Amino acid sequence: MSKKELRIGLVGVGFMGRTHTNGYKRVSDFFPDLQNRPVLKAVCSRTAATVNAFAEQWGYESVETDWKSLVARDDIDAVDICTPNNMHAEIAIAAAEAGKMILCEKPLSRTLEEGRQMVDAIEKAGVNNTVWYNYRRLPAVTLAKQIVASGKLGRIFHYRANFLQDWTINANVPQGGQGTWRLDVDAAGSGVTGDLLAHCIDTAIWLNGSITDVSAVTETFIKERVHQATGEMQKVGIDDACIFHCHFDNGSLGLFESTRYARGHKALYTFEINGEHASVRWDLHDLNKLEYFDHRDESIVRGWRTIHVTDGDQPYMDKWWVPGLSIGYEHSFVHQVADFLKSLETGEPCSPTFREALETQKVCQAVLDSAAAKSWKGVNEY
Ligand code: SOE
Repeated sequence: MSKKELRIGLVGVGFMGRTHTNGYKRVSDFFPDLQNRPVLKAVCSRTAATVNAFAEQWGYESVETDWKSLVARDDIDAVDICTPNNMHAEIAIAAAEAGKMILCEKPLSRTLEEGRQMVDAIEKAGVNNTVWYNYRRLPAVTLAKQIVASGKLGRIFHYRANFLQDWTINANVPQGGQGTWRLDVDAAGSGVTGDLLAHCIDTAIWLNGSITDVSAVTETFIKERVHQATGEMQKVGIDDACIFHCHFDNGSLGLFESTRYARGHKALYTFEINGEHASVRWDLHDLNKLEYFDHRDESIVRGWRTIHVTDGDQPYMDKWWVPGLSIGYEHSFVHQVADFLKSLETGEPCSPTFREALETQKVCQAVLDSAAAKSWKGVNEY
């Protein structure tokens, strides 16, 4: 069966440009029944040498150094935004107006206002869209969704999550520039709240429903850093660490923490959900496993059990190897490409859509405002 080509235009060649391109290259090999096949049509980055090297290494047919030229091309069907957050809105709005499908890295936007403008443009254009909250698409996290949705846990009382890293603890890490734009509030919009807690919030909303109000505290431990654009010391505008608690619409309580000053943790993302009958927990460091505890088990076998999510009847795993053999972080992006391509066949949205990701943006804004005001903030105020 001949497949329809989906001609991809990638903007941005950093860490996420690589994870997304790997997804485009692998998907048709492992999801052969899909009717659309991604084609690496064009890649864009500001510097000719950089983008040519990336295109050569990864197999893009052509290059652009101006994203506006890429968006205007009639041989591009889908624009994939892998730039710093301050460029998401202008590229997405232009791409939507050009009738392109759009895949956008998280978080949706630098600010809530920009996010609203993006959603308006996308919904006016009626183009397919998704935001790369990739952790949803690890098999163990998708299985957690299936378990919670089945009602096995019973009434939910608690949701807790953390995302701990340590890479900004060194005062010599600059703000701005390639790889450290996440420390520049003008490029990123916020620090760990929009970068890491956004993942935790998206997963939490997906698994446990909407968040109604938040109370937060943030801290910026290193107050000044050299800005790469000027070489001068500049006040730091991002949150280095954030802790918040919240109410969910279903009556449960939430507790979230993130920092990039946690020695001993490179990327510790965990969540745990406690229900009246059972609990489930997951840890990115052991991403193929889900821990489950069910109080209803007979006492002789009652305890935390480890589900090694590799069986063919568990999410996505029939596409890979044989039971017992694990997959990795990069497969979450292959799965999101597969689900996006499937959505083109079914007409169903590929979650999270821009509209759904706007909810996460609202919670992030409420968290930042709560910390600044030292008071509770209702998410519905946004
Ligand atoms: C931050 O360092 C980061 O790269 C995030 O931006 C990603 O979203 C996360 O998945 C890993 O850490």
